Amino acid sequence: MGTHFISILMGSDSDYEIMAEAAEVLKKLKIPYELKITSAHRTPTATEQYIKDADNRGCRVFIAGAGMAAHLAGAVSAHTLRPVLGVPIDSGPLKGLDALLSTVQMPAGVPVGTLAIGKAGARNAAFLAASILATSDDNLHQRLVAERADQASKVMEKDSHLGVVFSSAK
Ligand code: RP5
Repeated sequence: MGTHFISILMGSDSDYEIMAEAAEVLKKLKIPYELKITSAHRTPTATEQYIKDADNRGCRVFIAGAGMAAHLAGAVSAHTLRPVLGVPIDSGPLKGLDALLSTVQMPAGVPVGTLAIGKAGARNAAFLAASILATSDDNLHQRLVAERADQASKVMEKDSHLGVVFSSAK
């Protein structure tokens, strides 16, 4: 992949625990990434500068996690034509529903691919970013094939240890 990488952004250090899940997935898939705290509201100019710089340096997909009135992913998409994946975070009294709606309801022409609220969304943002890169990287595609097989074998392994036989007898 040369100097290509994925950028994982978060609006606050309080989002780190969730967004670290995306980093873990990318690390496992051997995809280079950067982690950055930048805020659509508190550091709007720095956010714009970082996006343009990262784009120029080889960022191929942006992942942006934020909570409350979560405008980070949308603000990123306003400054790049690279795919932008948004992760709504449960960091307020509305339990992430505010962030979900703020992230998903983008006006036509400035897209954000929005994932689930929280850790599953962060992990899936990383898997989806990997799938996007894998459209032009056969080695990465094979690593994703292996990852899916690993997931399946873990489920079957747990099932084999369940030790419960369900009977249809009444
Ligand atoms: C959002 O506000 C951040 O993404 C975070 O989820 C939320 C709360 O931020 P802090 O007040 O914890 O910095 O912008």
